[in-house]
Amino acid sequence: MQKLSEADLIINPDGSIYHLNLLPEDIADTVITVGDLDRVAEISKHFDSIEVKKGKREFITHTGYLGKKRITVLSTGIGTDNIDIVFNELDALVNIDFDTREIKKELKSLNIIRIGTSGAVQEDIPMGTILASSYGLGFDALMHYYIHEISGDEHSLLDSIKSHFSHIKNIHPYLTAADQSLLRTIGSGMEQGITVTAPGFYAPQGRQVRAKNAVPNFISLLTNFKQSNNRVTNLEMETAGIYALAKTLGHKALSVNAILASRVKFEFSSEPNKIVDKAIKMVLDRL
Ligand code: R1P
Repeated sequence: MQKLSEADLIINPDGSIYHLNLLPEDIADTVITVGDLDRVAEISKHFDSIEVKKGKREFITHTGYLGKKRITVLSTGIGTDNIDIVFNELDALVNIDFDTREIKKELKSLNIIRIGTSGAVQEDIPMGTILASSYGLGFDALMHYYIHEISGDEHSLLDSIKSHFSHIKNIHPYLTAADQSLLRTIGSGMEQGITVTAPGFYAPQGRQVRAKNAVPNFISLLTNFKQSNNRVTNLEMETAGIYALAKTLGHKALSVNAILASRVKFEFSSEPNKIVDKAIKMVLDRL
């Protein structure tokens, strides 16, 4: 088998992976990802014990036990450019032999759950809702750099989406479904729908502050899309990259969104931490 070069896979002198600063034994098979560094401790404070606390840049990791279950919680920072780093490095930690630099013969599939914040684009989804993304729809460019195979169902939904958004210049969306087993278990009873992943927070999510917005009515375009039971429910900045890269690398992923804002009612929650806490407790109870 071909060895991965030192430029393709960078391993630090202490044997840890380049950005995450983790050794293969530092991560559990169940990984919770969060955007915000401070949310790592908000989750690991529920653990019965913590055995690993490491970090570098925005990538903070705690690994420990909740009862008998070993769980890693890891911050990704904001955006799918960071998801590229986190998912490739998580995969390398479990599927590449760091001594030989070869891909292992038996590949491991991680269970990866995002607990993030998000804004709703439907009137009937109030702030405080905990929503599981049935699909991640990427308006960013990450997956144009990977070969990303999708199913017939994903293709037909993506075709409808492309025609609905065709007048927005230079957008080439990509779409991936959630892992169905995680959606059925962890996402059970939660609001579900298509999550749009934006390559920015302001104009790319339809916000108008001072810079002029080139896509007027962006939010109503999202609100109005419909294909059978599928509709766009919310906007954030990581889910589509997580779903697509997880599937490409053979991992299972689910994105759970704490809805802090209603983009159609122009509201932002006065108690965002309470909503995030609710999402954390729901996920930890179901693991
Ligand atoms: C923007 O404020 C950030 O919040 C959301 C978005 O996806 C983006 O990362 O998620 P997190 O709260 O997990 O960071």
